[in-house]
Amino acid sequence: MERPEYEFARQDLDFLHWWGVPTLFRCPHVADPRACDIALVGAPHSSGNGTTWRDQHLGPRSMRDVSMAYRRLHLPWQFDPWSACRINDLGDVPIYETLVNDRAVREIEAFYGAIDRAGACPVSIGGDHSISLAILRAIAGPESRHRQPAAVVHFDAHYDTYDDFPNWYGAYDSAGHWASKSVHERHVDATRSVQIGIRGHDVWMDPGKTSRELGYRIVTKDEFDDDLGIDGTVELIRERVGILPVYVSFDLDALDTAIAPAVSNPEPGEEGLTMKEAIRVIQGMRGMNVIGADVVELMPSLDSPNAMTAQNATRIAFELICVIADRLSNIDGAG
Ligand SMILES: [Mn+2]
Repeated sequence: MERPEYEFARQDLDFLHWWGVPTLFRCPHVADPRACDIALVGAPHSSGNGTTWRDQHLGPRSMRDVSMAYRRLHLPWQFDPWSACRINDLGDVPIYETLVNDRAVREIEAFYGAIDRAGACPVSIGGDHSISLAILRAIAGPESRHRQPAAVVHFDAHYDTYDDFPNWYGAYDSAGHWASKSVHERHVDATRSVQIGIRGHDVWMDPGKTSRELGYRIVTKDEFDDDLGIDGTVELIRERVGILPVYVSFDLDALDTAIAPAVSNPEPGEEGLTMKEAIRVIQGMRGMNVIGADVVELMPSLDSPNAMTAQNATRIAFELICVIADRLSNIDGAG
């Protein structure tokens, strides 16, 4: 049925989330990381954080659906990431022991080892936050292609450095341990890293003790609101990280619960980051040596009927992709 007046409608179908075979941002599904400058990866994993809400493994599927409508251009930068770099959907990490967290985390690590050896930058959709430990073990530290510990810019309502309890109901490499274990194992240099958006009361009097002892710079939501703001936070990140390889990990519970209700550990008792604040801080990282990023803890079974959390998660992932694509296209003419 080829009619000239259908041409516009045909192109327009590409901007409808429900049309076509769903991949992340409507990118080609290419299973070979060597064909990618940026590898989009689904990490459908949930046994690292299973005591509150447990459907984080459904996150990548939800993001494939929603992000089909977000193959867009970056207007403030006048930048088209999709043509600047080879960006493909690598598919989902196959996890054979998915209910046994510590084994699953090692399977995830092996998958990202192949991405590291291929020289691609992974942007991952979780999955619970334990995937970040697996990814950092594979792509950061002396054994990785970057040959040194990375800095981490970690958006979260929580510290995830809970060494005071040795395991999380049987999960040792859990979502509550990744930010300390990755430092103990020398994949991350906490003294060059920042945790942003911490808020809420806790069941310990001093839940940030381990983060401070490791050397993280903690920007609580109160400090963000009352002192640093967007510009001060960007300045702090850039000064602290410098030219070090840096990994960005974004727990969606850093966002306000009203705009991101579908998360594993919601903190609705006080306001989280707005989308504008999160986007502007990420955009402020333009030009930095970002070696990978993730968006984690999406819980699609709790999302609103219009998938608001997945839509905001999509926008966060888009900004992270653009920061990486912008730098890659400037340093080596990728694509
Ligand atoms: Mn969290």
